Amino acid sequence: MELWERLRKGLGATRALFGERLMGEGGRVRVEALEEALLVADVGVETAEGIVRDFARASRSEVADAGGELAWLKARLRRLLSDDGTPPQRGMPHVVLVVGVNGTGKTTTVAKLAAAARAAGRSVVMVAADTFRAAAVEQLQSWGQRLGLEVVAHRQGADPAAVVFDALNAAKSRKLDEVIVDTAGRLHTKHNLMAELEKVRRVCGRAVTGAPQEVLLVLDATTGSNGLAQAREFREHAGVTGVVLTKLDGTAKGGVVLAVARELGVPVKWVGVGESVEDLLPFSADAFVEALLEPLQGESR
Ligand SMILES: Nc1nc2c(ncn2[C@@H]2O[C@H](COP(=O)(O)OP(=O)(O)O)[C@@H](O)[C@H]2O)c(=O)[nH]1
Ligand SMILES: [Mg+2]
Repeated sequence: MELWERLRKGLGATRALFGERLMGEGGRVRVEALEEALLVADVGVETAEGIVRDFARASRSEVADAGGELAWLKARLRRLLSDDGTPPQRGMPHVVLVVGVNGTGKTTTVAKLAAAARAAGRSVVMVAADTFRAAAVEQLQSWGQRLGLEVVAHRQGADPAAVVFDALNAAKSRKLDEVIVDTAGRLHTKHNLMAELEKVRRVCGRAVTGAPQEVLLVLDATTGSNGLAQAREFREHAGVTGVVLTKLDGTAKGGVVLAVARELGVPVKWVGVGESVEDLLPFSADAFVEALLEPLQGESR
């Protein structure tokens, strides 16, 4: 039996939970039934409530019809599956620091993550904490304009920790869900860079208890396993909680996904497969392996 079929069959009972009972008038999802199904499917009380709350908000605003609701739900569940089972951390807003060397795709990834958060019904702000280069601030601001998303920025050369502190306090008072921070990838010395990242991290924790809840290291897949040495440096000093592997579209070195997980002991959480805003996929080990081995299956059939 094909893996896909086995998965479907194995999930039969769970799948049944999300059947007809969920559908109300005009094929719209019934919110109470959704909550019940999520609870019975054992996604956990806190997670279920979070989904239902976000769903209710999304279905009032940006999700216009039944098809949109379903797409929203699928996106939301897919996003959950990608975060490797670690329980969601407490603290509002959810703060994501994006770190890595220049050129790996940090700024692009910040924009992609922000767009994904909004698509999942979360309010989000981006923060330009790469103040080392004027171009970096402008690049994020232009993403903000294109996406219609807010960017917090100070002047070039400003203290990144001060930018982050301001942004977090503003986000807190406005009860925003998520803050995504772009950081510098290069300073005068590597020591300066690591010291700056540590300071930014401390400031996050002072503004929001438990923040940053996520520190994503951006690695360029086209550099293959050569990127792993820098990765170790960031892991030591920046408290990396996950990896975003970018530019998988431009390389045959996709197997580095497996190396990252094994060598760094940090999960791959997202993969970048292009330059546009929708080209960021939540990483799923299952789907990855399936995609990797698909040509092989084709030949043996
Ligand atoms: N093909 C491809 N290009 C990417 C991807 N992510 C980023 N880029 C490109 O990589 C270049 C550097 O990205 P940028 O976000 O400025 O990197 P930063 O210096 O780390 O902030 C830009 O031209 C991006 O469009 C990806 O997943 N695939
Ligand atoms: Mg950048």
